[in-house]
Amino acid sequence: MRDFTTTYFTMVEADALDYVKTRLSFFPDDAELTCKEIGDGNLNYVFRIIDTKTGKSLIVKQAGPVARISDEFKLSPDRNRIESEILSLQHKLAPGFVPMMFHYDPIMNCCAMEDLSDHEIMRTALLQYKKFPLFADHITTFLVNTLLLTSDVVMDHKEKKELVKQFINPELCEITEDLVFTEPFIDHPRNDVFEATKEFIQENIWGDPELALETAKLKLEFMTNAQSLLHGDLHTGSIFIKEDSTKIIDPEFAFYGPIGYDVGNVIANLIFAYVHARATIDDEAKKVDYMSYLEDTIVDTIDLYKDKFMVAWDEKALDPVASYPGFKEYYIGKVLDNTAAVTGLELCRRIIGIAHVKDITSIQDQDKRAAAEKICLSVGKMLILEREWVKTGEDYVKVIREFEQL
Ligand code: SR1
Ligand code: MG
Repeated sequence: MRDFTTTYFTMVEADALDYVKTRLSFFPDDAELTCKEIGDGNLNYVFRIIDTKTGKSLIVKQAGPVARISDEFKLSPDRNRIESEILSLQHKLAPGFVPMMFHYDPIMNCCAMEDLSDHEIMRTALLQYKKFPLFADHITTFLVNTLLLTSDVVMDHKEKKELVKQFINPELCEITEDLVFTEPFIDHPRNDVFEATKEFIQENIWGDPELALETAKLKLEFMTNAQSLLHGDLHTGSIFIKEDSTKIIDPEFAFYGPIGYDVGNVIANLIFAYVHARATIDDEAKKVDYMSYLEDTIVDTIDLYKDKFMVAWDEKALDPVASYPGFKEYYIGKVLDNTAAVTGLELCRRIIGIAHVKDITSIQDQDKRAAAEKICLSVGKMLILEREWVKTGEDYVKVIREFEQL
């Protein structure tokens, strides 16, 4: 058995099993443990350990020194500390919406947490046309609690600055700065463009200086506006879901940034599911039904978010300036502008950049995939350029419908 107490190394299944047996007291001594590596994300190793006698299970997640998607990304495994610490904090701010954290190990850069195998990854579920009527309510409570409650308008300013320090996350922020804000909007060698969409991208995205200028402004906002403690990568692959429960996972990109970044990622990924349904459901009535469900979810997510934010502001924003007439409306207006723009950025970067989404890549019909990509790019571009008037759920539906027939 390898030594887990002195030198970091990346574990394989047998190591993770030994690790749990020797470093944790989670399972009884007579447990019959099995281990499987189940990670399908771009960065980490995720081991599920099950006691076959009792069915009791646990997840061990380890950060490797390079990203799984490409060893070009060398990343500090300290991101595992960030993930463990923010999950513990989010558990207090938004109880019931994150997995329980049991253990963090700064030598092996791994943590142990609740196994959510009774839930499923939301992206996978949406690609099977499943519906989750409570999602908008759940995600908006999570967003308002984790974002508004970590902002300057609510927190003691010195404590907030301590949190900013604790969650400085330069390497993962750099990934986002490059992969979301820069590379998709230029002809960058790391981009991964579908041939049938290339000409559209050259003409409409790379060839548009007005769009380039707006992405530069948004990148600056992302890098300098330490507004709230973000999840930082809140796509539908970072959400575990079942009918009556929503759990937000994988917050390793966490840092203090603009609130709209989290909300915008949620909305963009609902739009990917919408575009996927449009391209893949043959039965017209079923297609309309599922697309309407997703439209309603987008509308409810934006509108509930805004309503809950206003209510929480009135109850919890204690900074003296928070009650100045008009300030709350100014603040939420800026958050909503940024939300629309980030929705647009995510829609573009998942089509053009290195990190794609299955919603699009799983569309088998090449013409339908190209059409789906063009819808995402067109909606994305409009949301970036015209973000200032996109303030309600219905405004998003208007933009989506404008390009839906492409
Ligand atoms: C190198 S990491 C690529 C992408 O995967 C993560 O989930 C983030 O979305 C990142 O941009
Ligand atoms: Mg992730």
